[in-house]
Amino acid sequence: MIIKFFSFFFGRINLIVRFICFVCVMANMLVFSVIEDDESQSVTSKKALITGIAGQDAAYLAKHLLDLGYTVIGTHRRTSTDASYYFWRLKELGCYEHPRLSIEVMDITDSISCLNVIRKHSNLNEIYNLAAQSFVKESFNSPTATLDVDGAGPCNLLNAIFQTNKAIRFYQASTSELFGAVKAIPQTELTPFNPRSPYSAAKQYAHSMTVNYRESYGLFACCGILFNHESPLRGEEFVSRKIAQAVVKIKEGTQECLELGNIDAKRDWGFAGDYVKAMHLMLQQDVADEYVIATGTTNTVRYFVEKAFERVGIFIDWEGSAENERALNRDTRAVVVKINPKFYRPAEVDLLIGDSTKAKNALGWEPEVSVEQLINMMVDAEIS
Ligand code: NAP
Ligand code: F7E
Repeated sequence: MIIKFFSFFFGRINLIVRFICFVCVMANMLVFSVIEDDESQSVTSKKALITGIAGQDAAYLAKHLLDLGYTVIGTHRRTSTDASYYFWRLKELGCYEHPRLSIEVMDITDSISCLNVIRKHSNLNEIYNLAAQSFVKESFNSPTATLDVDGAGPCNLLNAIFQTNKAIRFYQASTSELFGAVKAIPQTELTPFNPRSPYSAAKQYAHSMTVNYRESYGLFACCGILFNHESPLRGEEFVSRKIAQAVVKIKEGTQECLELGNIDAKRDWGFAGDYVKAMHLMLQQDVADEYVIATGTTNTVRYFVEKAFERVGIFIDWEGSAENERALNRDTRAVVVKINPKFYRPAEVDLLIGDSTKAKNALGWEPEVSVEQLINMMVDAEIS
């Protein structure tokens, strides 16, 4: 009996081993095909459109998406500026001539332009609306033009998605400026908005319309409430870049003095390269939502100035007050910073500090660059 069992068992062991191997190979193939499918769906085969492609954030986002394998369509309003200069940021990041990046004209204030371009690319997966008149001070001079671009523009895009392909996911560039004269410290997704400029009033309309298209028509439409984010690619009119450029020129002896407005305003400054990753993550979730994106630290413009000068080896002493305040080079006693009221705004946002706990928990997003690292990066980039 025992001999019979062993001879039966060993006679078939070869078959059993073969069967187990076959099952393992099949399981392996199945697992890998699922992973491949998932990757090609979530990364490599995706197509995104980014508005405002000549801007700071668009350049970093385009680079990020191209690195992930996306095909990217960048759109811009018509310009008479030479393309070789106009797209300097994309060039700086090495993506201007990327084979998966194409560039088209689309003015977001023109609903026909939006509809035509989005219809042409109706197989898009994602649209990131980064186009804007983004300079808060200018919005006081041109409030209705700002409203056209920052308020009606996003609405044109949402409508074009609704008309062509409701499956396209939409990102709207909302802003910490919505919190304005802040009603809570720090600011979260639940903090009430209290805009203090035509820029933020227009952005509030766009924010509400984005939520509205989601709730009314089921669009996957998200708003990122991003706090100030800067980089060496920042426009020269913004205070961070203005300071970085000036301290280097003062050090090199090609500029005497830096003129600023309200140096006691407090901002939560982060690095644009970190923030665009959050935009992408928002559109990869199961449910569309709003997220605050911030570092959680706040500093004055005054602090930014001091640290920027320190980076080039200049230490400064402040003296005087209000419009008569100035900063002197501690060694030479030369005046290196002056207040010029022309840089004041009709209404100021005094303090911003964001709490991005929701983004950390839901998106796994956290900033990687501190404000001090950011200042050093921006100053170093100005040194020729
Ligand atoms: P940016 O550098 O000023 O870029 C904005 C781009 O929008 C510019 O290239 C501009 O074109 C384009 N644009 C203006 N009007 C347009 C129109 N009618 N049609 C098409 N494009 C138009 O701004 P950013 O710093 O990258 O910011 C990106 C977005 O995030 C903006 O919506 C901004 O309001 C928002 N945001 C920025 C921050 C921040 O700290 N950076 C924080 C919160 C929210 P031109 O180059 O021709 O002027
Ligand atoms: O000003 C003060 C100024 O122009 C920062 C945009 O990206 O972030 C940005 O808006 C602070 C303000 O950025 C000067 O009064 C003093 O308090 O660099 P800014 P912003 O207004 O905070 C938000 C989140 C956005 O959404 C906007 O699109 O600095 N300040 N002296 C000065 N500002 C400037 N520009 N120039 C000065 O000489």
